[in-house]
Amino acid sequence: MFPPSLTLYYSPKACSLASHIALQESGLSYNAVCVDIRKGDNTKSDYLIINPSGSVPALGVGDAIVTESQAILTYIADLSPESELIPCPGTRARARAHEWMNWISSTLHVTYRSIFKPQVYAGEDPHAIAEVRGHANKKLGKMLLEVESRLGHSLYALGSRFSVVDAYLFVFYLWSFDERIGIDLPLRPRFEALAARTWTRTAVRAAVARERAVRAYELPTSLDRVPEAKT
Ligand SMILES: N[C@@H](CCC(=O)N[C@@H](CS)C(=O)NCC(=O)O)C(=O)O
Repeated sequence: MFPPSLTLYYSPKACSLASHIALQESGLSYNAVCVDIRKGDNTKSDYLIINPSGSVPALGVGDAIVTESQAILTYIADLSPESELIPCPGTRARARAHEWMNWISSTLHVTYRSIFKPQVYAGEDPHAIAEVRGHANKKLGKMLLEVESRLGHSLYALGSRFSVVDAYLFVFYLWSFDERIGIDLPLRPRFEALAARTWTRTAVRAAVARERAVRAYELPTSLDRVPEAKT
């Protein structure tokens, strides 16, 4: 069946928000099922059958399951080529999209996780937990400066057009306001501008609104400050 029936398993304001935004942007029809990680829904046996790693997002595709944000984002974008959510295969821009997504997943996300859930890396030893969290806090400042430098002066991560990379980055912009972060983060004007531009999109607001109807989460006021594009 094309397009296949799609079910997104997500948790509010988790990295699954990127996939939620991508589905909404794609115009494809889909079901969204909340698996609230704060309530431990992801550790229940019925979810572990869907994704044995116990994490969100997972995407039900007919009777198959796709996991991992990068794979899901790419797949959604490819299912809806008319939405132009990722550059065409074989282009340098496509390679750049994967470069971004892989860096986000393997480096930026991992740094946030080390702050929010240091036990994943440190075990239960309080000293090790403090070490992991302290190191990650310092590292996060550097990572956000790296986002600034990677973004350059373009409107979106891949240039002048919105893509799944921006949906993915949007999540980590929201997370940069999390109260568990123990240091003052550097100014991040390019990241802020990208997030504010992303927030002007109807599909982005619709995905966020659906999640906030399940569990209301705060949004930074900076999202409403869209800078004028430089000519
Ligand atoms: N590499 C995975 C990571 C997924 C992941 O870590 N998801 C988090 C939410 S952002 C999760 O489900 N955590 C489960 C937990 O905290 O117990 C991806 O990129 O999709």
